[in-house]
Amino acid sequence: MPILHFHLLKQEQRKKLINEIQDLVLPDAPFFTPTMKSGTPFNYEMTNCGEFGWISDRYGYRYTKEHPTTSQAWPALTPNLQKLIEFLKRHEILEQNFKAQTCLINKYEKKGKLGLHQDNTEENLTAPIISISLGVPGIFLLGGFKRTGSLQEILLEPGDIFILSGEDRLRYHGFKGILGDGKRINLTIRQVN
Ligand code: MD6
Ligand code: FE
Repeated sequence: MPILHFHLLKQEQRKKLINEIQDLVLPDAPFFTPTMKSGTPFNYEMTNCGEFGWISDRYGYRYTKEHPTTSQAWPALTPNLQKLIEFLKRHEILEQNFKAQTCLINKYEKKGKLGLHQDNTEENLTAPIISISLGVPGIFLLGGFKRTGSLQEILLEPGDIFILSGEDRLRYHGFKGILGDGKRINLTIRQVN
């Protein structure tokens, strides 16, 4: 199952995820703006929950055990995210041995976007990456295995699950921008090692 895209979460389930992030994650792990090595800020804000968290600053990209500004441990993966992973395992969408070690929480507003990249900071590059879209819809960009080349535009709507796995795990991809007014939250659940 290399690339999977399907709608899963109804309004009520989406609300539960948003509320949990607000109540259980943001108090200890507020949103921050990652930067490139040059110091240039990315065009979105982010935070994490789980055993590890992904950050980027003047030392580059990496996973850490602590929030970059508060130096506190990342809050635990929230109960409804754990339930979602169990659901995907029960339905054989994920393998039983998948370890949900982190969830990156990206927030896009107005002109928020994410440039073309490969997800290769993880020590384990074979475990799938599970993305959950919340908030307003937006356009995801899917490329090939080189930075250059044509890009497919994929509409990601709230409640959509998008999984990159197998040979497609290392495809270049990015996020072009949101549609309309509001905020988009993208969650990516990953196994780090
Ligand atoms: C986003 N997503 O949808 C950014 N990465 O805002 C990602 O960068 C991503 O959706 C790996 C796998 C799925 C993703
Ligand atoms: Fe990515």
